[in-house]
Amino acid sequence: MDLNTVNAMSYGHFMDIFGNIIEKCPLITGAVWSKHPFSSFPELENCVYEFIDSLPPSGKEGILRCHPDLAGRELMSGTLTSESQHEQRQAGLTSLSQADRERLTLLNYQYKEKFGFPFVICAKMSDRNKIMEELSSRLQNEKDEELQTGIAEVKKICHLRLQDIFVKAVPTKL
Ligand code: 2AL
Repeated sequence: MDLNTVNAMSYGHFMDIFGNIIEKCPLITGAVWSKHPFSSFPELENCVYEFIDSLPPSGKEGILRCHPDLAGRELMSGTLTSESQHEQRQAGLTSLSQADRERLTLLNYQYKEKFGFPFVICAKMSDRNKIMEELSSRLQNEKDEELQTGIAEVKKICHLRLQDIFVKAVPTKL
């Protein structure tokens, strides 16, 4: 996909393509639309991050709360967004043993009880074993630190989702 194509998109088309770059937060894509035309893809990405950084802590916590648990109820019931489904599958979370799934469920619960938002990590840059280790270790942190770390992970997820969009839509030259 070239930049001209993106800059020429109607608002509706832009939302169709970029609406879930931040999980279940189309409002962010809607806000970023105001900044078009973009001079480059990194500029578009930066607009997303600037918007997130401008939010108060409650807004950042809200973004984290829009993320589904890893190997949680939605994965089991098949109701994840297609992006999230793909990421969780790639991290090996669709083939956990019963014991590992129960452990992850307990850790996710403890994390949410402590911080008031879910544990978020860029699943594609990890795997099921690393995710368990990270979750146990991050459970020991303070809330402010976890809010920052969670948002940094949201940005990594966004970066990979944008890359997917840009690569997928490249026209094939025959
Ligand atoms: C997710 C998700 O849905 N995709 C990803 O990379 N991480 N969720 C989460 N709680 O970390």
